[in-house]
Amino acid sequence: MTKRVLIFGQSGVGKSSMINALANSKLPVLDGAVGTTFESEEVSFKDSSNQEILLIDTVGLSESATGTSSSIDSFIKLKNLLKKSTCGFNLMIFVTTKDRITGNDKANIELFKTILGDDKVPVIMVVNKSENLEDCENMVLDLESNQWVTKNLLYIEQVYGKDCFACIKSTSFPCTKGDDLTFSEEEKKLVSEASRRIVLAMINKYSSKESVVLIRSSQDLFSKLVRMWNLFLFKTGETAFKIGIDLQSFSSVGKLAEKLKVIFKADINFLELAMDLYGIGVNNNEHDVACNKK
Ligand SMILES: Nc1nc2c(ncn2[C@@H]2O[C@H](COP(=O)(O)OP(=O)(O)O)[C@@H](O)[C@H]2O)c(=O)[nH]1
Ligand SMILES: [Mg+2]
Repeated sequence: MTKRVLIFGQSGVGKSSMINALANSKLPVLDGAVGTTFESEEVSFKDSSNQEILLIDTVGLSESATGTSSSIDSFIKLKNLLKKSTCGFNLMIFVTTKDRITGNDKANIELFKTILGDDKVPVIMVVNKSENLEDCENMVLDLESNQWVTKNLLYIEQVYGKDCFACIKSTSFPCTKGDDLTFSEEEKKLVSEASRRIVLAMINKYSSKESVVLIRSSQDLFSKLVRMWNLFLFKTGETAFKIGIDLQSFSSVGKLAEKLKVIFKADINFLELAMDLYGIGVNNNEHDVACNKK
């Protein structure tokens, strides 16, 4: 069985660089410009024990809220992400860097962990770009002994909460361009290879055996959509937050669709979206959404 691993975190933290190092792929790496149009990517590879691993790169809400995508775009992107979740995930990896551990990502983490993952998919954290510029000779040793995380664990736990992540490790995936490092190519290769081993070991150790399929019933689907929608409105700010609270009292997908039409003054067929999301059929009785697909 393929292990499905969802990777999330802000733009520019090194998600694509990490995926490229793990899977030997060639996803484009950002050159400083944040907020470029993002297409969700999937890359699969086999580890040394012939286990197939699928890495799913994602866009976070905070990115599209501050970047170039519109609110609707970011919702559509989330929709596409949820669509993939019909197969479930075995693990989620939150990628960040030392200077971004500020709590700004809390809504994002909540979205992935609680709403998409139903608190059932293990979540681990990777603190990338943790190379030690003063002492690059000992970099590999630093990473292998997880030095930075050990030193800063209390702070990390203060920011995200004690039990937020099943495991936290620091890594470094320097590239040949755009990483501002004075390391030699040889040093870059060594730290990148050590980081690859670290992340692979985390994936092996913390992935759930079975991929967790997140949608079990029509009610499940509906409450997930409403919760996602509320968080989305909250993240994008706007006066729509109030409308988001209203939505909690909706009892059917049809009524939600009506409300969304008013909000966007656009003809988004939410019911169709919901069906498309999970490959489900919707009965005439609008309270009943029948799941055809497990
Ligand atoms: N110094 C350093 N730079 C990195 C590291 N990982 C990625 N980068 C650089 O950070 C930039 C953004 O990386 P990218 O993989 O595109 O991030 P993404 O937006 O999260 O996918 C690129 O210029 C990378 O070369 C790292 O561990 N250390
Ligand atoms: Mg990327």
